[in-house]
Amino acid sequence: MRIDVVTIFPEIFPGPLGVGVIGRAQQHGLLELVVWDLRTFTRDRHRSVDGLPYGGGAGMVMMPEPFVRAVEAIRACAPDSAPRVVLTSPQGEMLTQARARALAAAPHLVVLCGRYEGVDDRVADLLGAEEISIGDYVLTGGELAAMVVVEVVARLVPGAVGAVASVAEDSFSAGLLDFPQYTRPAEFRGHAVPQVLLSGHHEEIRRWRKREALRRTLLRRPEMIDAAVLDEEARALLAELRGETA
Ligand code: 4FV
Repeated sequence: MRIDVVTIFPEIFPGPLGVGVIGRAQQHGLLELVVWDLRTFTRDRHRSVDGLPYGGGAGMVMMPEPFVRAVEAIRACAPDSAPRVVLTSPQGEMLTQARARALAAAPHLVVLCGRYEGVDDRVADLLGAEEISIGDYVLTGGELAAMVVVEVVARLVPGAVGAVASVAEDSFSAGLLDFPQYTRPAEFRGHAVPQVLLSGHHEEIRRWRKREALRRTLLRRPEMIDAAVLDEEARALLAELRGETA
């Protein structure tokens, strides 16, 4: 997979994307991360990327031309890949594991990073870009959001994460939060690991984990329960849990 990032701060990349799983994915040629300086695509000697907002208001807005010229240059150097273009912004659709899976299906992504008050609205229209938000809060720039997008997508590139199983068993893959995890020591500061996990009884462990994933989701993210596809066993466990919590 190839991912191009366009930003006025190319020096902060790859940063966290250069280590661990994502770093190795690049070393193993599973991921190609190409970072572009937006100012490369400006025309004036001040290499301006922003302007005053039409209609007034505080702050500056990023101009359309540098972004459009950047994506045209990227398309020109990867003619056969027709990259999907993503603009990170609080006005975007929320990034989810499901949306990450959809993005990871594309061979080539371009991620545009905004700054200041935001990006001229024509950029998304002209480039057919999809706006994606990583959360309902305001960052000072789209770069951290772009790193999150690259991280969650690159992690899904086949072979990036060693154990395929662990990707398949990802949180959210079943539409629920993950069950509690434990490792050595079995007793720590008076806190013991749940006995069932030490029992070696795989069926009981499987049921315990299913119940705890449901319990945690019911407590912390009840809206996910309504959206989750639950099998008969999960529905029975949920009724039990609701009985307990009623
Ligand atoms: C953001 C978010 C975000 C808005 C103004 C950059 C900032 C500045 N991006 N999810 N939340 N972007 O806050 O993606 O231009």
